[in-house]
Amino acid sequence: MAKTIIISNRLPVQLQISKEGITALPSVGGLATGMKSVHSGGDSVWIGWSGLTDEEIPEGKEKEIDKALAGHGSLQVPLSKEEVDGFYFGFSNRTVWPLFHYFLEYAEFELKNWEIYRDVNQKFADVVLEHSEDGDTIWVHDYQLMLLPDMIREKRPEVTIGFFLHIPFPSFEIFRTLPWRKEILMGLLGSDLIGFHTYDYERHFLSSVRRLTGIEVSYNEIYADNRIVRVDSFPMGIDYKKWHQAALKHDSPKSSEQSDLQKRLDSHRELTPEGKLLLSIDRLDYTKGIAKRLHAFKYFLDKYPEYKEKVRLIILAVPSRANVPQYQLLKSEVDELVGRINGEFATVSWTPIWYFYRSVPFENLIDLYTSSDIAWLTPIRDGMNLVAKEYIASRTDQTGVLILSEMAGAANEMNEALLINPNNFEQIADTIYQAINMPIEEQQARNSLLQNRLERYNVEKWANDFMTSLKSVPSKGVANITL
Ligand code: GDG
Repeated sequence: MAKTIIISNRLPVQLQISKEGITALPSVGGLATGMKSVHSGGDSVWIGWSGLTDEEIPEGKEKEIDKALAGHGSLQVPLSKEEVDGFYFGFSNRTVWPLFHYFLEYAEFELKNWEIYRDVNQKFADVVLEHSEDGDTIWVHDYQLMLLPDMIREKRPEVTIGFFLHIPFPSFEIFRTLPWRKEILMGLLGSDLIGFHTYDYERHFLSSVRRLTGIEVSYNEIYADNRIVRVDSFPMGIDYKKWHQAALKHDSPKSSEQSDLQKRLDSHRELTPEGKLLLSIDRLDYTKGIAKRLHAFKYFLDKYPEYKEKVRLIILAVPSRANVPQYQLLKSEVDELVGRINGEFATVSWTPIWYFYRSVPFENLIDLYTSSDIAWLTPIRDGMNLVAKEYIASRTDQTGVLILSEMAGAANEMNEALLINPNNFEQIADTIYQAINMPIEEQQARNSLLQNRLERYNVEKWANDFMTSLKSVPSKGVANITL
């Protein structure tokens, strides 16, 4: 029977090794949730890396791990430390990630890392080939696996392959700087359908195909070999119900024990009833504009000193890729900026910035979303940005203001938010002022429109739309189609 195969760098499960044995717990990320409708029952399998390198797996435990993963419909691609270093930390996160986010100066072009990236993609392909057959539908995710579609297609032409890129696709002028640009494009063109978050990324990709490969492109279709490759945008949504219902439960008077964080947030409100809480949540990544945001916050406090002792910025920065040098530098920069701004502005009763460098449990995210008057997200580039959507979904009384960078993919669908250019401090300071003073009715009018849209275009719809589109691509026999 034909089946569906989902492939991503990481499997949607966390392995835990203890004396009692090995357990696999499902992870709760957005992708795993969105794929529930696709990855269910016995006719689908998810292929990816388990998160443990070969060196970290205790000897003789391989079979036990395979069994634990199989219980979640997952199949692993084993990787050594050297492979993870070259493929994931190397080419994926020191070449593709900065380049595709327009940080050209951070992109490293190391031949060795490219070779490992190619070999690891081949390793993924080998596992897929071993477990697939003609007629299967395959959905490959993200920038770590861009060579995979063609590697699969080459050996198994009679499968349907979809690819979705979760990060931006850059303009031709940026993409052309990559020494292996053509290989990446040809790898992706093994797909029947290539999906992006926004129309702009789609347009950039088509332009690169046209200019670098000479392959015919017509509107959103590419005529590669004897096949049509369709390109389209599918803006990813969130599990709206999950966020909204958790927030409703949180706000209900019957709500059980409050967390320590919630107590702190409430005490801030009691001490400064007219005060405002600004919130930002991101992985500590240079694309998210955290350092610029801190500079802009100082600019705001200088320009509108009447808000000293009234406004507090909460920064939740989640540790990420900490062994890549640019991330270590950013960490020092953010630490220093927070210290400098708090040092300059703090009073005995007020610290302007609360800074948390850690990941927090889901319940605390709900505390933060429901208690903050303003969510302030300033990515310099961001494929989509799900935090913006989660904040709006959690505002059960429809109050709250979202200030969002226009450089986030999410800005395309969230016009009712206050959109800013993350480099324009003057505009940002005025926008914070506007957000603080926005009448409740206006907040609710904006958020009501946003919520309706987020509820309709949720993550399940995103996954279903992609699959429906994938199954409808007339992939084979272009020669018979009148062009
Ligand atoms: C990539 C693209 C694109 C955050 N802190 C904690 C925590 N989170 C969760 C949030 C949210 C997710 O992490 C972050 O998603 P984003 O979309 O904001 O950003 P990336 O991680 O960069 O994701 C991005 C996305 O892929 C999907 O295609 O939107 O543009 O860069 O869901 O809630 N979760 C928990 N604790 C935390 O401290 N539990």
